[in-house]
Amino acid sequence: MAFTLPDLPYAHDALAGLGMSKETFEDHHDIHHKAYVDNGNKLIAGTEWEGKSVEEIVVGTYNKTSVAQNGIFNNASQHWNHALFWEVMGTGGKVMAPELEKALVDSFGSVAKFKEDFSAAGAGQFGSGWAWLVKDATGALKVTKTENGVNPLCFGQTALLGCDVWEHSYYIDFRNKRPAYLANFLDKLVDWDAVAAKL
Ligand code: MN3
Repeated sequence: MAFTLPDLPYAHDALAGLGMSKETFEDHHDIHHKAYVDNGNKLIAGTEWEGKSVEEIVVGTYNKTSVAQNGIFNNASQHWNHALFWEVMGTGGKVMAPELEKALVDSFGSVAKFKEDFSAAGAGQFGSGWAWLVKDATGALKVTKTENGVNPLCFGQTALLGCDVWEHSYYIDFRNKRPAYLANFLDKLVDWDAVAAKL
């Protein structure tokens, strides 16, 4: 099925006071994400992937040597990644539900240690990519990082939280300070109710 650019679940200026400006959303959602949707639709037209879901396309085209399949993967995966990224931020959900807090404490020792690991993954991703909180096939929670557009579906994991660490995600609001952007993301931007709903 054709990809569709999802509307943001809040106004473009809703999170400006929390550290992500209207200008960033206009650039990142309206231009970057839209480009992945438009390019993905052009690339899948007339191929075996045309009638498939975005998840089927991501898994089916991951790590293939064909240049055409790589192009489809990059755009489909980034479409999926960005849709999740918009969803896990918001003005609400600033207090973690007990169920999520317990799951984080069980897996990382404390919420603070989870945040430390997540920030380190994002800051340590060389070049463009993503930091993730995932649930693996055994139900364990893990922090991971991926390069470029690779996402947790490629490894059979459920993504609970993802943070875009491509420069376009933070340069307008934080310039080159990726660690400050990551700390702000965790402390102010995440809607923990949206994360808990994915547990
Ligand atoms: Mn991006």
